[in-house]
Amino acid sequence: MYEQDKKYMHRALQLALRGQYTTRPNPLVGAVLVKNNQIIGEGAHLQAGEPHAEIYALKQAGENAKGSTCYVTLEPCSHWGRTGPCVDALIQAGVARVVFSMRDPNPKVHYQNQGIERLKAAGILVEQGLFEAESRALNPGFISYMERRRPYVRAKIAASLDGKTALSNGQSQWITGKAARQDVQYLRARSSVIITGWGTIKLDNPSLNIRQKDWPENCLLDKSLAIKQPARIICDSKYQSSKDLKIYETETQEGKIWIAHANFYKKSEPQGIYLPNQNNQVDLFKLLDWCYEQNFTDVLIEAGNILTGAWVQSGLIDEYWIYLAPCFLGSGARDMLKIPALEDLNQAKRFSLQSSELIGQDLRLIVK
Ligand code: AOF
Ligand code: ZN
Repeated sequence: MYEQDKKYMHRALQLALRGQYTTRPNPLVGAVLVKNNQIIGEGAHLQAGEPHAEIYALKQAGENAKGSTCYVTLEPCSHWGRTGPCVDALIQAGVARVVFSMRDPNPKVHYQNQGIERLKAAGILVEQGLFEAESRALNPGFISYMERRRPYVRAKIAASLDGKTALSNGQSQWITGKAARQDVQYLRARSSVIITGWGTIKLDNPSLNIRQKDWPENCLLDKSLAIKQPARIICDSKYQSSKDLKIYETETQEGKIWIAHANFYKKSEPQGIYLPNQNNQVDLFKLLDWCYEQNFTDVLIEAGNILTGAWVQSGLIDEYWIYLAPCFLGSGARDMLKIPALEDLNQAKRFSLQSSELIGQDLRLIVK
């Protein structure tokens, strides 16, 4: 039995990925309904405000759901949010057993175990914890948002083998290859917001958006869904940026552009976020709080060495995505990070390597 449970939960995890570029701020969830060792319904949560994974699976199974087992990657919800409680739908459909991987960190759902208790009271067998780590790994942003009340923060850095991110004249297009840059598109598409600096905007004039039409056919994406564009924040302490930048051509309602600044005289600019620290620079801690208030679950930092260095110093980065291109840029080229020199090797913060993968000709390291 256990082997079968694993097989179906594995399938549910696969289905959950279908929502990875569209469900924000909701979690990725997959569900499978099984009866007589056959899948009779499948579902994934694809978009906030749309039905949950279990509901799609129940719909597909219809009357046949009676007496089935539901495998779902997240504890079924018991609250009224944008949609009704999945717990009630499962009870009503006559499901006999519910196997879920991770508890829902949303306090509205796990409060007093009400969902699980309601299922049990209806005579449903409830089991939890299968592939819990895998399910949690799908949702670091959602979990961080709910458990730590702050978004999950990733920093992306593209550099040469000698750790340089641009020539001394600022030229950086392109150090990494096409495949790595496409990979960054996927990373952006998983992010609620991209934070960059005025320096990068001035120098590279980037769009920092998702260009879905350039995505390869075989990417995991469900082509019928429009990818959610991330918002963009330009950290620009003096508020120097103007509207004639390429990034503004990509502004949409959800892909909004904000200027985080410390310029008192621009305090009332509608797109400004005035968050000064003692040095008259943007206070990164407050900026992250602001992101939380906006319901941003996943923050991506794509900035130059000064701003990225400041984030590193703040200790707020949860995960680094470092792309290394097989070339040297030489002395005098720009260092990956501007952070103070250490006096002793013992002071170096050691990270743990999560993965290393070849993306085209570049090496992608994920460290935590
Ligand atoms: C489930 N199955 O597939 C998902 C769940 O605003 P709503 O109504 O969509 O509710 C969002 C909350 O529901 C979300 O914060 C999380 O706690 C839970 N998500 N629950 O049973 C699903 N996506
Ligand atoms: Zn639900």
